[in-house]
Amino acid sequence: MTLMGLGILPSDHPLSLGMLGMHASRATNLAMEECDLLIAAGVRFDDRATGRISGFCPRAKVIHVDIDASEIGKLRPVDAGITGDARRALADLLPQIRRRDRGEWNGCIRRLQQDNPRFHDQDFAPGQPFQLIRRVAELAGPRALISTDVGKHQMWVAQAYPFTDPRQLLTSGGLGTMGFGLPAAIGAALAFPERPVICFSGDGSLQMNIQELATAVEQEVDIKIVVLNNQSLGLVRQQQRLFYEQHYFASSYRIAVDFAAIARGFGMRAYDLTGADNPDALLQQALGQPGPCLINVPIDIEAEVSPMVPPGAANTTMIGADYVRN
Ligand SMILES: Cc1ncc(C[n+]2csc(CCOP(=O)(O)OP(=O)(O)O)c2C)c(N)n1
Repeated sequence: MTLMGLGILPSDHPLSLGMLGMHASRATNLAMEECDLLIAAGVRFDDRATGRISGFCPRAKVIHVDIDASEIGKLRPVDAGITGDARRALADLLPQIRRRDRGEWNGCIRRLQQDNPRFHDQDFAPGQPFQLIRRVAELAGPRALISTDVGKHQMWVAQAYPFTDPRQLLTSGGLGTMGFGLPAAIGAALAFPERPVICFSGDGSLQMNIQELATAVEQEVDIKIVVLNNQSLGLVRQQQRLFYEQHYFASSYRIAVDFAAIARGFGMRAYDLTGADNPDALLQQALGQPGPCLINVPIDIEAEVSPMVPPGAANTTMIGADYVRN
């Protein structure tokens, strides 16, 4: 799945490979490398998904289905292009396909997944983003709608949130506009007042549209804003570490902004897990009551999104958190 497609298959479905591309798990990108037929439905071969396009799915024939004819063959030559509604196109294709045992291919994918596990135990240590994201998911339940801002927190959510439904994730994947998350969450809560809505934001992104805290309070929307606060523009800082010899510039905040105090200033309920004796109890309390609420969560500034395909490289070039180019 692309970032925008997450949820079309439940993340724990045996055939789900998760997200492909720049921050995919290794097994996913390696499986794409192996595949000999790619049916690409409703996607546009964005570089975050494909990496260097000439190295993307090099062995595959491509069937591209898209409602917009100008997308077909725009970036990746195709062997068959189908212009139309993806659901109808796939339904029409189905009777043409002979049922075949795909044990060998599924076995190959399982081996890739065993050799390259998606997560490691230490990823779920207390204070690490994955642990928090999974716990929020447990508490929010499967009906929750999720919005994100743009940055590391967005990628962590894409990697670790157990999505089960199409359109469950509202995220800015094309332009990647910081400031998207809070207004998107307000919109989701107005459209689906009976569903829990969680906005995962960063301490940078939240400041792009922080005035909308007032709208959330005025409208009494049931949204929970979880600020993964690493006191930095984390994704920028990560690129400075990996590709610019740790020349950190304008990517960290020297002032520790008190987001809970700001939210309270807007009349919003707020919690801060910093230094809490029992952060889990506080989280439960925060998520358990109706109405808008902000939860500030301290995150290690060094926690990184891993693996990462360097911009312009093929998706098989995946570097880990321990990589530094000197
Ligand atoms: C409006 C806007 N400005 C700049 C960028 C470039 N950019 C992408 S991620 C990022 C850092 C985001 O920081 P934060 O919201 O704190 O999230 P983190 O990466 O730390 O999780 C920046 C500056 C952007 N995507 N959108």
